[in-house]
Amino acid sequence: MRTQIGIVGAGPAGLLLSHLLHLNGIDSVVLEARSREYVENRIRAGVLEYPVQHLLIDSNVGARMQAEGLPHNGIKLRVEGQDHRIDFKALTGKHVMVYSQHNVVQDLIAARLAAEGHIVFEAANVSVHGFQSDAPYILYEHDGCQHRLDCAIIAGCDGYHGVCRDSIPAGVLRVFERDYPFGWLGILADTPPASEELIYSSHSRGFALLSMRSPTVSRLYLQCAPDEDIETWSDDRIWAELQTRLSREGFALTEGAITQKGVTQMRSFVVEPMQCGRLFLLGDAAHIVPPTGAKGLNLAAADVAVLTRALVAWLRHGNTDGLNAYSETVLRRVWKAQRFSWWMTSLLHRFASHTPFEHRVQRAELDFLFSSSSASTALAENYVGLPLVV
Ligand code: RFL
Ligand code: PHB
Repeated sequence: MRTQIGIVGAGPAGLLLSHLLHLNGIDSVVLEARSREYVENRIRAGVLEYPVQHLLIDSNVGARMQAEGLPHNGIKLRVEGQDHRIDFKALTGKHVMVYSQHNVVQDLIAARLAAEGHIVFEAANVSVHGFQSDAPYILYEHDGCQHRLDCAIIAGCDGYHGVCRDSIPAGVLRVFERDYPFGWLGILADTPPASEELIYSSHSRGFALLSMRSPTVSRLYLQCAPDEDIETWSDDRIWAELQTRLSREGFALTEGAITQKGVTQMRSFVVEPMQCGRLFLLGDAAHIVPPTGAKGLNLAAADVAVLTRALVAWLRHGNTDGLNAYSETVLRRVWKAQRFSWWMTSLLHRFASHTPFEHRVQRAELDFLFSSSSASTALAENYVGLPLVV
């Protein structure tokens, strides 16, 4: 089989790339290890930046997000039971949209299939070859048969645990990373969110976050040990800890049936460059942020916007400037989002290693944030999303 762009991974990056290429008359095939049902129900991110909302709307996959998504004009930072609101609308004129990543994935799959796009679900043993030549190809197994996909470019959209990044020869990539000494225990609960806006809470027992998926479904997180054993967290224990860390006079956290729970490790990770010959890395395959800034999905979408423009310039007009500059262009935004995610994480979590001095500095930073309009504006500007190309 032959296509113009061979895409590995049907997460938000791979699907959005395939969709935008199609709108520009460019052919692609998406190879996904998991089933359609699995990727359409994988619970992950929930916050879409302003430029990403517009990317979806402008490419005709934003209708359900506009109808069902929850626009948020601000967030609350709760520090030891006191609320401080960051008003995005007043500070930047923009808002974020709470809309589940799995809904974005469903919308993109529906659009690809309606346009007779080619997605191979349950593709096994995917491997990428020849990308340092002019004739890259991808091998995979499907329905018990071996297949070969020849293409002009391979897009590695296969996430942090995918195969594309690791196929790049040793010595090409430089890795930048930081592990945090904690994780997040996340739950999904059948209960209306106790607040209309997200609450990021800094508490002496650790960070907590109140988020949501819909008017009837809450998403909540607790800072925990990086290797926390979820089995030791009964539903009652989770609710009691959330009640403590999110408490504030006059605030009542509504409880309900917990339908999902899991622990996520917190990590910052970037590889440079994000390309090797005709293999390009996008999204989590090239970078991971701790979720505190809600940036992961949004960064993936920005990578896609830049690569799409570069591929159109090359395939339509023979101009390779955009492809050659891909890594340098996207990394400028990636590093700004890395800085913001690291900063939000450092500001709001408890670090066992902190001395009393460092703890006072953290409190002073929060105080400054609440008293300075330029500091609040800087948070708001980053949270609602920098332009797709910076
Ligand atoms: P994905 O979504 O991981 O998709 C990669 C796809 O590739 C497939 N795959 C393979 N296919 C073929 N062959 C192989 N060998 C393959 N190996 C893997 C996988 O099955 C999968 O379908 O990467 P992508 O597209 O780059 O998208 C990135 C986002 O998913 C990720 O950054 C966000 O979910 C991060 N994130 C958040 N981002 C936000 O913007 N806002 C948020 O509020 C937010 N909250 C979160 C998050 C991530 C979380 N977790 C669980 C890591 C909250 C959490 C808890
Ligand atoms: C979520 O709703 O899953 C969520 C929201 C905000 C974050 C991280 C995760 O910063």
